[in-house]
Amino acid sequence: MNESSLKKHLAKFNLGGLRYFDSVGSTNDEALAWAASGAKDFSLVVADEQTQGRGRLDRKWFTPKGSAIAMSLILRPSAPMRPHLSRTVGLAALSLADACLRLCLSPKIKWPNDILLDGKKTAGILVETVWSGYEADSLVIGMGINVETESVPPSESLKFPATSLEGMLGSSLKREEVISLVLSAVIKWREQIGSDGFIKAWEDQLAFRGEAVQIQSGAESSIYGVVDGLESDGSLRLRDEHDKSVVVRFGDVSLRPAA
Ligand code: BT5
Repeated sequence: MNESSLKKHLAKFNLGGLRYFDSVGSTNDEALAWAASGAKDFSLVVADEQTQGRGRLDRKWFTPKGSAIAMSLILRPSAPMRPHLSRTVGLAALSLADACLRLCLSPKIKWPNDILLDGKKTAGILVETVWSGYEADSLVIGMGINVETESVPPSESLKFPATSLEGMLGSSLKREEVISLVLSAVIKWREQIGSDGFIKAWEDQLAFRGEAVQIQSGAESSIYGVVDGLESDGSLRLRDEHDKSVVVRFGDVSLRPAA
């Protein structure tokens, strides 16, 4: 991937702007700064390598040169989207899942922000907001996608197993084409973000649905339950051992299959 091949592949989109880096600290940091200085809606930052890629709570995200996708999309929320901003991580997850489906892979969404293939993490999402007072001025949707097998971090460094698109497909892919599939899906799902069908589609692709899981949140003790579905704001609903509904809100939570 290089800037000119990326531009060629993305020419069909009405991008607000495109910034490409051979190497950058974090595409989210670039996008946040660009958004704060007036980037237009649907502007995109892409890097071939990240040296300071971030996950949630400043955990590290591994993006080695020449093998992965690190991209951050800037959205300026329209009036119809504003009441549904808590669904933005779902917008990213459904779009990544759609791109996998188009490649004939079978993705699952590990709530809240991971895409799994065969139970292994293949992509991660980091949504951040630029505020203007109490209003969200713009959203930055960061997506890290493991494309080639070289993009997968060494297993001893991970708490959850990981894989890559090519590792699952057994054939090679052009990263520009994967980015194009993701952007097409964002355009489609963004229009539907306020609909019941959006939540239903998100719910239908949840990993561990009907299975027992534990949710860890920082130092707090784990919550156990069976994955039931999603609330209308995108929060996760579990059923506990008394068949009572337990709602887990967004935050720094990690979901694991129950031991
Ligand atoms: C995430 O965080 O999964 C969000 C990752 C978002 C990365 C994108 S890349 C473009 C944009 N720019 C950025 O700087 N970030 C975004 P979290 O759920 O906190 O998971 C982080 C954990 O995933 C790490 O602690 C590792 O254990 C694991 N990990 C790191 N790199 C990985 C990789 N390439 N594949 C699979 N797992 C990885």
